[in-house]
Amino acid sequence: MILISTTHELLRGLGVDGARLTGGRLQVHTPLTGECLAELHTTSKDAATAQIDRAAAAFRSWRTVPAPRRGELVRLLGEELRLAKPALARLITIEAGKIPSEGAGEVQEMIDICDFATGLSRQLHGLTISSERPGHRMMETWHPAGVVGVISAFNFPVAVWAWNVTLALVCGDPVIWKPSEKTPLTALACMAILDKALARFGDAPEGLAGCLIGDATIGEVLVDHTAVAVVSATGSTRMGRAVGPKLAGRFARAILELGGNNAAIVCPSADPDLALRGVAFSAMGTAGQRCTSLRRLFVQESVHDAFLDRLGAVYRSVKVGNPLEDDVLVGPLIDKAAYDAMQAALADASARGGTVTGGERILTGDDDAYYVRPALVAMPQQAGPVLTETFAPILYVMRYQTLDEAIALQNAVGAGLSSAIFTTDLREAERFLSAAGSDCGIANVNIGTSGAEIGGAFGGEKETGGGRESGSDAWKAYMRRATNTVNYSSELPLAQGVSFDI
Ligand code: UN1
Repeated sequence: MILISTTHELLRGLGVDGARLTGGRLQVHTPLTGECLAELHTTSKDAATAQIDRAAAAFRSWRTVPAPRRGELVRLLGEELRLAKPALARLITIEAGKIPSEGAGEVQEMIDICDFATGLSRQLHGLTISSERPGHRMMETWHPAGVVGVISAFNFPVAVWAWNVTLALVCGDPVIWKPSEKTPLTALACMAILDKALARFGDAPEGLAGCLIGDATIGEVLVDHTAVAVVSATGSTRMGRAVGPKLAGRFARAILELGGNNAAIVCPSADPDLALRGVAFSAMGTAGQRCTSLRRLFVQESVHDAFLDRLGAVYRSVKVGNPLEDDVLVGPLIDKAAYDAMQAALADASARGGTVTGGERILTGDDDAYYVRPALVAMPQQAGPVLTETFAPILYVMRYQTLDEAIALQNAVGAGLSSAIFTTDLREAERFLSAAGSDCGIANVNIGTSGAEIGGAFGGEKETGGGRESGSDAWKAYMRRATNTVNYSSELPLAQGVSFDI
């Protein structure tokens, strides 16, 4: 009961109409206790289509607003997020189960990307390219792409939307968001925060930003609607396999950020304290529910036993529990399905000769809350559950002899999101980062696999989907490129020396 009233109070404080929180059929549960926080009305297919149609109409005017002016809207969103940070962070803790510093970190990530996108709004630049013809100029122009659909997951319920909405808005695109049905309350809060920025901005077109509440069937409307030019989808590889071909079928652009099966390599020269902390945070942080969470660890033979001993001690001592209590580092799993998947993976690992420590449920008195001790699994080889992503705190540990062997093992899985090496040997670090090294979209040295900053492009290769979001030049995916050739001479020379005299 206490969490319900706190949640409703937080939502009302953030500007969400209290009447929206009851009477619908989508039950929203907090993973902290399992209790039901709200019953939301879901968006009907017709209402979703109407929202997308309105966004398509908004596109026609928003695309002509100068980009720096569009950036002003995102700057205002950043201001509103700064004000909302404590309440929104608390809501993330309640709805997604993150510990307070991670909830606050997620909102900070939103604020950071607002700053980035505001600056970007004055930097949407193309190239000039030398023409082979006299009196000609070639250039690239970047234009808004159209309506952007965003499909996001429960584990980063708001930051992933922010990466997309901020870039899309400065790039001239309206945005329709389908948040996870497990975390719609933080989404409603974000829409209310954006509404405040829109009100201050003044003259944005109606329908510029929207939100669809419901399950995958409502996401399908977004994927299928021909006015949606770009769909940025974050979730499992299974979801990507459903969404990707549909988008390809209608030649829409997909930004896919799918599963990760991230690995770290601990070399003999690694700084042991630094590696220990890097591994522990990446593997146990967010209860192993980041797409960048560390899932596989390769430790060189000569340091394996000592490192594993220390890691085991950290695993045993870390405080697991309700993140609203002090000093908790590992909160709950999102739901029972996540717990069942974890137990199935651990049973499979044991059957294949793995030695499991941890992984047991920690009972808190709430039957519908799923807290677990993070699991450390010493595996004789990389097989079975080690090859796929289980969205839970399981770290499979394996030993290796040569770095080539470790890199080959690291790359021998379907996913290609994040990777790390712990070493103080320059040659090893550079080999890991080279063309023959890690095949992931993110490769780190002396940093864990998770917790990327917004300034870099975020995403991965292979079954991770190939999309890039957030920093660097990820904005280009939200725009269309036109190559322009201008002839300012009075002749008409043809390219490639072709003659065509009429
Ligand atoms: C995700 O888990 O879906 O690098 C995104 C990180 C965060 C983003 C993770 N900045 O861990």
